[in-house]
This record gives sequence, C-alpha cells and structure tokens, in this order.
Amino acid sequence: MENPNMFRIEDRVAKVALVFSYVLLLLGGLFGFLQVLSRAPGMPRLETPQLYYDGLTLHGVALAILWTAFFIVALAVFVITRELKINMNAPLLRGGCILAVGGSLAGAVAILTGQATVLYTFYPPLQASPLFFIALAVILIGTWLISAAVIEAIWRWKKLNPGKEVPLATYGVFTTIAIWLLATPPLAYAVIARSLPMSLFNAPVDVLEWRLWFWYFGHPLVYFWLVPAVTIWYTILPKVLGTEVYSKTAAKAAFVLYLIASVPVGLHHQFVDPGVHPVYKYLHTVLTYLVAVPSFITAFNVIATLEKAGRMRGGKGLFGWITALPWGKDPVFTGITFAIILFGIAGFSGVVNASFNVNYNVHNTAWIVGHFHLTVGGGVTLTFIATSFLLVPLLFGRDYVGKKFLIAVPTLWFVGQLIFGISYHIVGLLHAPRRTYIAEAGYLNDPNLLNSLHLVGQWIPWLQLGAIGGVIFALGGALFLLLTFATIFRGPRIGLSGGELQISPTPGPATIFDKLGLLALIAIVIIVIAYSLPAVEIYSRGLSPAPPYWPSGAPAG
Ligand code: HEM
Ligand SMILES: [Cu+2]
Repeated sequence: MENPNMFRIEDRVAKVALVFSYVLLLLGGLFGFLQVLSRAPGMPRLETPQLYYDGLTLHGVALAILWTAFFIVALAVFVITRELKINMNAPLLRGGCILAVGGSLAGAVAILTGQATVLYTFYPPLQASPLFFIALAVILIGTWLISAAVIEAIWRWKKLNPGKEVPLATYGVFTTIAIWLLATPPLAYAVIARSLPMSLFNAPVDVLEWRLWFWYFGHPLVYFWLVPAVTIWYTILPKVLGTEVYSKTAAKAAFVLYLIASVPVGLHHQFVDPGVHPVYKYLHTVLTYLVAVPSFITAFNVIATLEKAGRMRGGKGLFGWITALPWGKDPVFTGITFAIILFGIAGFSGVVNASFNVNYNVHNTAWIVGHFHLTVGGGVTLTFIATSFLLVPLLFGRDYVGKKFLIAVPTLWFVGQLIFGISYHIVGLLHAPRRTYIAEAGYLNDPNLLNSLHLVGQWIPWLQLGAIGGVIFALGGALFLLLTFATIFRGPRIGLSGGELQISPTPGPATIFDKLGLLALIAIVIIVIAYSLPAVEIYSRGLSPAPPYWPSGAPAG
C-alpha cells in the first residue's frame, strides 16, 4: 500500500497555494462587486474615485495574475505527485511558495495603501512605489523556483520511464509551465531593469519598448490560464463522466500548438500603438489566428467526448446524448461544461479583438471587459471552481459541507456571467470606455448630452444590466468561498486518498509528442522570428525615455 505521507511537503505547498488562491479570489471579487456597481448610474456607489482605481488595480492583479497562478500551482503539484507518483524538489517548491505568497502580500499592501494606482498593467510612465515593483520581482522569482521543481520532476520521471508516454494531465501541466517560463523573462526585464529604476530613481522609461516586453508576456499569460483549464476538460471532465477523452492524440496536438503559438502574438494588444510597423502587427495577427486552431481542436474533442458519454448513458438520436448528460445533478460536470460554453461564446469576441482592423472599434471599450470575463472569469475560473469540488476533499481529507447547494455555484456564475458578458459587449460597441469610473463622469451626468442622439444615453441600461449580472456571479463566488472555507476548516473528515489517482487515459509508448525539449526549441525559434523584427525596429530607431508621472499625486513621505 502507498505511504499516505509520501507527499507530505508537496501536499502542504499545494494546500497553502490553494487556500491563498481562494483568499485572492475573495479579495479580488469583493472589488469586482464594488466596481460593477460604481460603473452603473443609479446603483449604489460604495467607492471613492481613488478607491475605485486602487480596487481595480487589486482586482486585476489579485484575480487575473495571482488567483489563477496559485490555483495552477496547487493543481500542478497535485497532478505531478498523484499521476507520476514521484516526489518534487522540496527546497525549490517551499522556497518558491514562500516568495510568491510574501511578494503577493507586499504587492497587496502597496496597492491598498495607494502606493500603486497603476492597474494590473502598470504601464509606464505611471509611477508607483518601489514596494510594488519589488513585490512583482519577488513573485516572479518565486514562480520560477516552483516551475523549476515541476520541470525537474517531469524530467526525472522521463529518465526513470524511458520509452513511456507522458500522461495527458502531466502533459498539460508541462505545457502550462513551459509557457510561463517562455513568457516571463522579458516581463522580468521590464520590471527589474525599467520599472524598478523608475520608481527608485525617477529614471525615465521608453514607453514603447516597455509595452513590447509587457505584451510579449501579456498574451501567453492567457494561455497560462487556459491550458490548465483545457487539461481539466481533457482529463477530469471525462473522468467524472466515467469515460476518456475522445482523442488523446488530438489533445496532445492542441497542447503542442498552444506551446508554440501562444507567445509570438503580443502585438495584437498593441494594434493602436504608434511606432510598430503594420507588417509586424499583421504577422502577429496571422499567428493569433494560428493559436485559435488548438481551441477549435479542443472544442471538437470535448464535444465528441461529451457525446460519447451521453450515448453511454443511453442518449439516442441527433441530440438525445445532450439531455442524457447529468446537467444540474453533478456540480463538477455542470460547472466545467458551463465554463466551456462561456469560453466558447468569448471565442466569437476574441476573433473580433484579434482582427487587426476591426479591433479599432472595440479597443479599450467595455467590450474587452465583457470578453475577458467570459474567458478568464468564465471559462477558466469556473473550471477551477468546479475542480475545487474534487480537489479540496482530496487534499484536505474533508467532505464538502452544504453539498446540495454546490450546484447553485456554477448556476449563479453562469447566468451572471452571461448577463454581464453580453451587456458589457454591447455597451462596448456603443463605445463605453473601460477603466473609468463612468458613473461619476461628467458626460454621464450631463442632461444635454443624455437627451441628445449621442450614444452616451444608450449606455445606461446596459451598464445597469451588467451590474445585475456582476452581482449575480459575485453571489455565486461568495457561496463558493463560504462552502469551501467551511469545508477546509470544519468539513467532516474523510480518509485521504494518498496514493495514485488515475485521471489521464492509460499512457502508451512515447511518441513524437514526448520530445519535450525539441518542442520547446521550436517555440523559441518562432518567438525569436516574431519578436526580433519589432525589437530591431524599436532599438535601431533609438529609445526616447519619458519621465515618470504619479497618477494621483505622490503618496506622502
Ligand atoms: C466576482 C465578480 C466580478 C465582477 C463583478 C467583476 C467586475 C469587473 C468590472 C466591472 C470590471 C471593469 C472595470 C473597469 O474597466 O473600469 C472588471 C475588470 C477586470 N476584471 Fe473583473 N469582475 C469579477 C470577477 C473577475 C474574475 C474572476 C476575474 C479573473 C479571474 C476578473 C478579471 C478582471 C480583469 C483582468 C479586469 C481588468 C482590470 C483593468 O482593466 O485593469 N474579474 N471586473
Ligand atoms: Cu492576447
């Protein structure tokens, strides 16, 4: 029998990361709730303008960057230990976790004390206190240590198991961590070599150079969230339905495409930036459409898997398999499939965003907010929430409390997201801006403008509907956190599974997909091609650094 304590240290790190991820979800979600009300005329405005922008900064950092990353750490450690049944390098894992948690706390302090009103993109020349940038650097170093522990464990397993195929869930974890390692060095350069000197010595920063390296990171960041969600769709979703993914080969092919095409596309966030040649922007547009291909493959594969499971349950005819699935009965199944549907809807607006010319119509509008709530807030976050229903009992050895309420979590999240997402897409098409405390804005309080034919008057009902949707899914989040914290601290004890957990299809012999080093090398070559062009353009023209600027006046002291 397995020694149940074999993964004591790994499990402790996974538990700390998981609990911390839920704390971040709570903190970030709280400001989401306040924000969506602040943006809707006629709704309670519970924030001062300063708190609105500080809260929005925290919302972005805590949710988009940290909640996802900490959940992914817990998931990665759990998958590696349970699936490969090997220990991980404890000092790397523990050290990385301490740095990442410590850095996150320091960053939260900097934001909440008004020392970093710079939003989660901290574009220069917006100035912030050194604490904020040091915190970011420490978090990055922490994530690298954890990533090293993951990669080292997979490498060791491969050496011990020559000729064996990497199991699918581990393959997804490898892809996730490889994307993170490819994506973060230029971000570290922007933070440590540019933003930190700016905050310490008021050193001027070249805005375009900085944005190039920030968005080099910013796009693969979304695949760093998505790939683990897709890994869950390929492994845990079939598992709860008692089957296997329809095509393991197509699943691995999708991971490979995510790996090689998710980085060299960052210029699609800079379509409106002057100083980058349109041909390079066009190249990144084409590569962006390439990285949509694995998502289409995933859609086919997941739907085929659902059909297989539905027919196994006796579903007949063209659509009978859909109704045969356990909708509304199994919260894990329901949560994950709702997440997939939300992600699918967001795919449509994603294609609009990615289009070089159509993008101009939606850039920096509420449309973008609608888009990424359906993707990272819907597809990814709801997948992670539903997976928690399995992961928390397995890691903490406690049964979920309030089981009959669990189904309400994905339901509220799904309905709220749909209402919020659709309203924000529409109000974005009417050119309502994002990142603006618009309920306080002059133009929304000007009767002449509101009564004219100007679009502004048409925003109001959509902003209000968006607020209703936002409050509904915030309620789903609150219920989730309440039940989950109650489970972690008070849930009835059950035995720990300890040993093996078969979540991937039975692995066969190694294939071309298992040449992980080669795949990473191909990814690097494409990145170098796609980024050397704009980099040469920017550096050969010469930098023109701009002096820093405090967004709301330098903090006292
Ligand atoms: C709990 C319910 C949530 C509500 C009510 C909510 C609401 C909002 C609203 C209204 C904005 C736009 C603010 C503006 O542009 O002025 C926003 C921004 C944002 N939200 Fe959420 N949100 C929620 C959850 C989430 C989740 C779960 C994630 C990601 C995992 C997320 C990620 C973001 C990001 C990245 C931004 C952009 C921040 C920026 O522009 O700097 N939100 N949210
Ligand atoms: Cu992108």
